[in-house]
Amino acid sequence: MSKTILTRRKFLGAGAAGASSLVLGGCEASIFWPIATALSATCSRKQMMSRITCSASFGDALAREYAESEIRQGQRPNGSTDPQSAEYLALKANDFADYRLSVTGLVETPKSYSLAELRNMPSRTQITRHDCVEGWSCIAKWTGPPLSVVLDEVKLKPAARYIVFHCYDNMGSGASGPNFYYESCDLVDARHPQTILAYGLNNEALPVPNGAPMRVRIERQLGYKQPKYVHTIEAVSSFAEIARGKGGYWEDRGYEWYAGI
Ligand SMILES: Nc1nc2c(c(=O)[nH]1)N[C@H]1C(S)=C(S)[C@@H](COP(=O)(O)O)O[C@H]1N2
Ligand SMILES: [Mo]
Repeated sequence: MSKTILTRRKFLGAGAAGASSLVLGGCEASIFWPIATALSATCSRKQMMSRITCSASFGDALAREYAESEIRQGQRPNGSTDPQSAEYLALKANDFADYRLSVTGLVETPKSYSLAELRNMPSRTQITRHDCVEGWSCIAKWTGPPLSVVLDEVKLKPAARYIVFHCYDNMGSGASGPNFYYESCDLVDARHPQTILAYGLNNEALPVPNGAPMRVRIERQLGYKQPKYVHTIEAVSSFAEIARGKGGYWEDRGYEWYAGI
């Protein structure tokens, strides 16, 4: 059993405990119920208690995929829908022709990719359900290269344990400066076949409200773990030094890091 699986197990345990205690305490239940519901749909309560049977079955399991006929409406834009950073506005004005995705951190060969290069990579198309913690879901079709293809090109260094996604949108500036949206996942999710760098949504170029020109889909995770407007992918051994250290913009504000469905 690899180290990453054990790490994931630890975080899943924390997630399950967090979600159920919040619901039992009646605190913010309406915000967190989808996590508890999702977990109990996947694992029986007994499995949630033991935590081992359930998380062990997660390894390569695919998130459910749907039929075209189940796409009922466009993907509902949520969170940032029109980033205003100068850099983003300049890219958008030129239809993202100058966009580069940088891949940095604990990698042997740091690289950057244009949108055309991403579009020329082997891609995957998947119709999946996006679940937001606010209590709504949307079924949509996403297209893009698997993150694993890029990770194989840049070659992770042995110390890499997490992948961090840095985004263009500033969620609001505080005393310590701007707070850009960011997210992270472990290497199991990073290499999962349904984790893709999505440049396509429902057969069109990904539109600005949903994260143009590229957003990441990590299909076994809740909505806030699906970063939009991604400009940099960074391999790290720890995210303690990034922003407030919890691995994501919403995690820094109390959400669970492991938001598995
Ligand atoms: N960069 C960035 N990514 C983000 C967000 C955001 O505000 N900024 N919101 C998250 C949340 S809470 C959700 S539900 C989804 C919404 O994706 P959509 O707009 O394509 O529906 O994006 C996630 N990724
Ligand atoms: Mo969300």
